[in-house]
Formats: sequence, structure tokens, C-alpha cells
Amino acid sequence: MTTKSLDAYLGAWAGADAGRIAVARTIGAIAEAGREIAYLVAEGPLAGDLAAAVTNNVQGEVQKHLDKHSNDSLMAALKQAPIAALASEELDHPYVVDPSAGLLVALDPLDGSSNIDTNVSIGTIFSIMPHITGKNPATHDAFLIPGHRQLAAGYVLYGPQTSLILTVGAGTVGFTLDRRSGTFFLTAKQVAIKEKTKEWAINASNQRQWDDEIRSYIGECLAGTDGPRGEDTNMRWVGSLVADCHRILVRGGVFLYPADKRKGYTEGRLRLMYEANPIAMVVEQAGGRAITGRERILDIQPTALHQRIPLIFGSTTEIERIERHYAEPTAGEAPLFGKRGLFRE
Ligand code: FBP
Repeated sequence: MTTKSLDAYLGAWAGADAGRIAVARTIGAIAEAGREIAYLVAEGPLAGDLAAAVTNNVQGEVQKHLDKHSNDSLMAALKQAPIAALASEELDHPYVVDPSAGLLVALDPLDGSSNIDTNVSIGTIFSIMPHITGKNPATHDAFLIPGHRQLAAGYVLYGPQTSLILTVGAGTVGFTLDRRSGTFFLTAKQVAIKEKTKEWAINASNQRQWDDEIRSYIGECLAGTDGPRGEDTNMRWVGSLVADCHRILVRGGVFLYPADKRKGYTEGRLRLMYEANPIAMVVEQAGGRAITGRERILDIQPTALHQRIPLIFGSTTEIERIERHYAEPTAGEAPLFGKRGLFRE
């Protein structure tokens, strides 16, 4: 199969535009690190214990060997890119590369860490933003830019295939790594999320901790033909945001990681700057939507570099349905699964 390489795609997009060339070089550096991480992930236990705990990261979460290795690989590659600084889930503070450069990068180097030793898909998520003139790139403040200002975003998915999903603001495209040549080739020219779906993804073990709106929406899904939806639904949950997102890009669906009552989850679990924003840009550019429940993710003014946010994204009709639950909290009351039903505490 002959198709365009990532370099050829980025070259054609950037042309002679200096700003775009800088973005293209930065994406190239991320792809280079992604390829190296993909080879290591594929070695699994032959490469040692990739899931071994190394230390705790800034989130207070256990940092595993592969988390650290992925972060180091991306930093090494991005030191050669025209960026002012990078921020990472694994770093307390931004790492400055060249303060005079025009770009910032935010990274989740290894999303889905809990799946490392289970041979389930994991990934790297990235967001490329402008470095606003006058802002010190060493500060968290320089990164507090709403998601709609991202210049490019995407993820590398380390699964049975290594995929690079990318948007530079002109639709969402997909590349697949050819392991023989080490080249990413364009294999999805225009990713389009199905408008309608019956598939939803949520960690249902947290059900008793959810707010009423999420409980009524999921109750409606579970009620199937017996409830107001009048149709049966299906559930999938990988537990790696990148893998759950990828499934939705390919066959539609909706993903929910809402805020809940657990300590540390009252603002959600996922991070705005390097998880929610890049995924929201990829999803919107593929024709889907991404919200907190009440607001569009890409409109949120960040207040902290490592800020968490409730994240709901996917097929448009399902997002509209969820919005109705937030607008009219009783919309999802089904006889068995509404506030008076099985979902009551
Ligand atoms: P990390 O960024 O720490 O890897 O965590 C994110 C994540 O693994 C997502 O990929 C996934 O959607 C979510 O956490 C799963 O959370 P939970 O274990 O609470 O279901």
C-alpha cells in the first residue's frame, strides 16, 4: 500500500509558512519519540518490568518505569524542536527549551498506566499551543490558554497497531506505523465520528458517587427498550482514555469521566491541559463534541497547569442527550432506573 508519510503530510500542510513549519517539526519530534516508545511497549516483559513503580508524580500517583521512560524520550526529542517549553503530567513545572520560540507543548507521556502490564492499549497525548509573547515559559501561567487556541493536538496509541491521530485544525487524520521502515503512513484521511450511537463508556463502579444528571443518563441507557430511549445500548470501558477515544473515532460512542463525590475526584479525574483539551480538539475536528456536562471543554479558561476536569465526549446526538439531562435534571427518569428506581441509594 503506497500512501503519504507523516512527513509528506506535514510538509504539504506547512508549505513555506514559518509558523506551520515549527508546528510540523514539533509533531515530527513527538512522532519520533512515539515510535521509540512503541517499540519498547511491544517488547513487554522482555524489556524488564515496565510497570514497576519508580516514584510518585506531581499528582501524587505512582510513576511507573514506562511513565518515566516515555517522559524522558519525549523530552529528549522535544529539546530539538522549536518550542519555548513543555509541560508534562510527570513534571511539577514546565521544562524550558528555548524561551524565544513560539510554541508550548503539554503532554501526558503515557496515558493508561494502570494497563501497562496487562498488554492493553496505552498512549501518549499531546497538545501544541502558542507561546504568548511576554509570558515566561517557565511559569504555569504561560500554559493557561483555552483549548480552542491549540494549534495542533493528537495522540499516539500503542496497541496491536501503533496509530498516530492528529489534528492541525483542518479535520482529524490517522497514521499507522510501518514497523519495517519506522515511518508513519496516512491511513485515515478524514476521521468522522458517527452522529448516532448506542455505545457508552464509563467506569460504572463509581455509580453511587455520581451526580443525579449522570445517574439519570446512565439509568436511561441501562433501561434500554424498557425506558425512554426505547432502544437497547451497549457498554465498553478499556480504562485507557486513548483506547476509549480511538474506539469512538472508529465506530461512534460516548465517553464519560464525570466529577464524583470521591475525595480527589470532585473536579473529575482527567487533566484539562494534556488530556481533555487535546482529546476535545481531535474529537471536534472529527465532527464530535466534548463537554464537561455544562460547558464546551475547548472554551474553558484554565486556572492551573495540572487542573482536573469532568470529560464527556463523542457522538453529537448522545452529547445533546446528556446536555438535556443537565438542563432538565428529571429528563432521564425511567420507572426502574430514575430517582425513584434501582439507582436510588
Ligand atoms: P493516567 O493519566 O494517570 O494514566 O490516568 C488516566 C486514565 O488511565 C485514563 O486513561 C482512563 O480513562 C482513566 O484513567 C481510568 O480511570 P479509572 O481507573 O478511574 O477508571
